[in-house]
Formats: sequence, structure tokens, C-alpha cells
Amino acid sequence: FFAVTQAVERSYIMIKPDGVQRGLVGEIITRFERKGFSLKGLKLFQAPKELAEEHYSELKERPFYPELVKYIVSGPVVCMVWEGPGVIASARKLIGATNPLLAEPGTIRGDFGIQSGRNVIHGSDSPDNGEREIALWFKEGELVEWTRNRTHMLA
Ligand code: FUP
Repeated sequence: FFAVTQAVERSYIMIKPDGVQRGLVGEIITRFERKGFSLKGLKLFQAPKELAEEHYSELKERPFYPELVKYIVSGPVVCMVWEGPGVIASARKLIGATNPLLAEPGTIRGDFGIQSGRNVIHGSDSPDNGEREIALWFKEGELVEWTRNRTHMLA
């Protein structure tokens, strides 16, 4: 037995328009719940173009940037904040490689995707980016502070 020594972090996880259109919302939330992370924020949201541009501002110079922004605003997304020890790296393992054809079976992209340009889900790549993205996609008051307790499990 190894005690959990990872810092508690928060990750911004977003089900992209293809994931919503294909009805994968429940399946994806289930995977994060079963892993043991805590849901701290959740909303269905139609992103404005400016927000999608800001979210991916690090990729501005890449040739696929305009298409990427168009894809993110092409329909509603599901915005989530998941919290727990080591959630940033762990979420990226659950999600799998950027290119779904290279993502391992058993990962979300490996199980549900074919193209990098339609890869179902986003997950923050560092704790700092996680906090940056949470501040971008959620307003104050939309996140809920709560902890797990046994009250709801008692007969
Ligand atoms: P990831 O962290 O796995 O989401 O990957 P990146 O931040 O490198 O890329 C962000 C998004 O850009 C990907 F989710 C999909 C898109 N992308 C492409 O469309 N084509 C590419 O060649 C690479 C990335």
C-alpha cells in the first residue's frame, strides 16, 4: 500500500461538440467518477468564438488553428472541473493521445475517436493551464465547494 502523495489539483475537462453530438456525455462523466475524482463544476455551453480563440491561444500560429476554433464553436460543449490528487496527469491518461488513432484502446480517444480534428475531449496539460482554463470557462459562483461524506449512503 502506498499512501497518496500527489498534490490535489483541478483540471479543466471539456467534452467537445462531437462528443456531445454523439451522445458520449454520460459515458465520459462515468469514467471520471469511477476513477474517483470529484466533480466541482459542470455546464452545457455554446462557446463564443473569442473564448475558443483564447482557450487555444498557444496554438495560434499552427495551420490547424482556424479549423480548431471553428470546430469548438460548432455546437455545445460540456465544461467540467474535476478535482483530486494528480488529476492533471491522470485525466490525460484517461483521455489518451491527441491523435485518436494513436491513443490506446481503453482511453476515451482510443475508444471513441478517429481524427485529431474530432478528438471528443479536452484536458488541461498542466496545473497552471488548468487554473487558467477554469477561470476562462467558469464564472465565479458556478463552481461548487463540497466534499464527499457518508450521509447520502446511509439507509
Ligand atoms: P491535447 O492536449 O491532446 O488536446 O493536444 P494539443 O493541445 O496539442 O492540441 C489541441 C487540439 O488541437 C487537439 F485536441 C486537436 C487539435 N489538433 C489538430 O486538429 N491537429 C493536430 O495536428 C494537432 C492538434
